Amino acid sequence: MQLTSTILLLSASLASAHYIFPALILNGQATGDWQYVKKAANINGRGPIEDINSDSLRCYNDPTAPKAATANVEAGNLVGFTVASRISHPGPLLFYMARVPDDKTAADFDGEGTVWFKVHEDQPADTSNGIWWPEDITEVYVKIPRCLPDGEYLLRVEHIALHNAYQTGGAQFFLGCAQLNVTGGWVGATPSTPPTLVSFPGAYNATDPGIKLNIWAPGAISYVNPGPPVYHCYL
Ligand SMILES: *[C@@H]1O[C@H](CO)[C@@H](O)[C@H](O)[C@H]1NC(C)=O
Ligand SMILES: *[C@@H]1O[C@H](CO)[C@@H](O)[C@H](O)[C@H]1NC(C)=O
Ligand SMILES: [Cu+2]
Repeated sequence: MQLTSTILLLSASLASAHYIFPALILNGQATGDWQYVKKAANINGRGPIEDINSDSLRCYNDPTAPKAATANVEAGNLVGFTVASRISHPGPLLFYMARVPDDKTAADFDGEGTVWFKVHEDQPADTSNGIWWPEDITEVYVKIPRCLPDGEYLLRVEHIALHNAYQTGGAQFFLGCAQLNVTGGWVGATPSTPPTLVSFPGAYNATDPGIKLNIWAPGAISYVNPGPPVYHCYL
């Protein structure tokens, strides 16, 4: 009896410690949960992905859920995601985008293929004793690059929890995808070097230095985010 209630308490606290990204934030206002974000596969337990080869690393969405709508967003604007309930583990925050193939809509597209480019990654605060990222975050933001050609995109938010990353397979991936229709972007020839495109799974390896590391080791640690370089427009 006592054991059962301990296990129940433990699993409740694990679930509440985990997080999802239910709503897009447009013009500073949260939109509806799953209005523009593909409905997460993990809304109940909010558990992470730990298998670096899982197709869930694309959008971690429930393909049987009703389709989300696609939000009109101006290139160069700041958009965000709400976090339910909060980012409660140490680790980096990254954003990727994927152009939706011409024969698909953002609602149909699951992010398969070598289509993803990185638009933002944060950096830890280096300390003299281990590394530290801000926690207890309830909203996360990214600027849509000004030079993107107009059209439909997926915007993928990803937080990698590194508290157990000292063992292979210990990093925990929390992520989701919003559906965007970018307007007011670049028209005409490509303005700058095209972005480096990657696939999910594929962009990361289990032993990448940003995925397998001991963040609790004493002493200063440098941190290298996983994945390709961030795409900059130079506009
Ligand atoms: C995207 O925006 C363009 C320009 O406003 C519009 O013509 C098009 O219908 C929009 N597409 C979607 C899916 O909303
Ligand atoms: C991951 O490992 C495979 C096989 O060792 C290699 O081909 C691939 O380039 C690596 N990917 C990255 C992103 O390092
Ligand atoms: Cu956790």
